[in-house]
Amino acid sequence: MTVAPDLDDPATDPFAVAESAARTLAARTGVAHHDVALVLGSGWGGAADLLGETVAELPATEVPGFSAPAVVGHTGTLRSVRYQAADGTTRHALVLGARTHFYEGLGVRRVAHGVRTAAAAGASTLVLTNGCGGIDPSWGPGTPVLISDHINLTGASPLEGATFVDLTDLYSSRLRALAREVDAELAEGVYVQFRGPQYETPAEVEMARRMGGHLVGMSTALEAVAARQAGLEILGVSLVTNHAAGVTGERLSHAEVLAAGAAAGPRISALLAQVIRRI
Ligand code: 8IG
Repeated sequence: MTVAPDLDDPATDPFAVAESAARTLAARTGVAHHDVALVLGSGWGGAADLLGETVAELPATEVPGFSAPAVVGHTGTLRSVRYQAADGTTRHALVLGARTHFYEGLGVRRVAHGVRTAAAAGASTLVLTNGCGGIDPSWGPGTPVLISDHINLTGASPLEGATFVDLTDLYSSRLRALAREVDAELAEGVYVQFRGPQYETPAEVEMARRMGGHLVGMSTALEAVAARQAGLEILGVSLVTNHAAGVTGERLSHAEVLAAGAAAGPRISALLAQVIRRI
């Protein structure tokens, strides 16, 4: 029996663990090559079902390098979904339902592992979704927003050593244009990743706004950096589940965030499935 490499050991190459995870996925799903990978955040869970047929689903804990989810409402599985693209070809999506957030304190390797596994599994495109707070007061709960760029306020990076990665057009303008072909009304905004897990103070939201931010969240930016390093083309879509702190004066609650995600879920999932078929 081979022992899975330990992602937390600094001597371990994280890309070797991703290769190991991809081999496990290929063996367990019977799908040797995935075309696209999806990370489904709060509110986006239904997109995979609308996209196509689940070929196989396995608990993330059975795949090297993945850990159990920390948050209720986040599912910890990896799924292979077969779907028909708009051009008539059959394709396979790898659905990563096991995002590790930076605030869990498990280290940036865990945060980046899903993305690296997607690349090792053959994906050339990565769709990153999330639930987030909206700074623009006109974006109410339930508004989907294309991510045009990000500001990383975590103070962390998934890259190790002197790895100078270019982040120009990180959130592919080609894929954003494609999404707007499906829904011309889609807004775009700059996503600001905070460490969390607390939500921002109103002063921090005001800071994010003055910096040029439109959305505040606790994921995505670090994953996008890892994805660029891995050579993936990225589509980022946020669901505004709440006004960011201080925008309306209302308090934020995790229950309301989940409720807004559930209410908007079917609509945004259908939108996303349509976009993915055209990639
Ligand atoms: I859902 O208002 C969700 N995630 N940082 N701020 C941050 N993360 C979030 C928020 C929010 N809403």
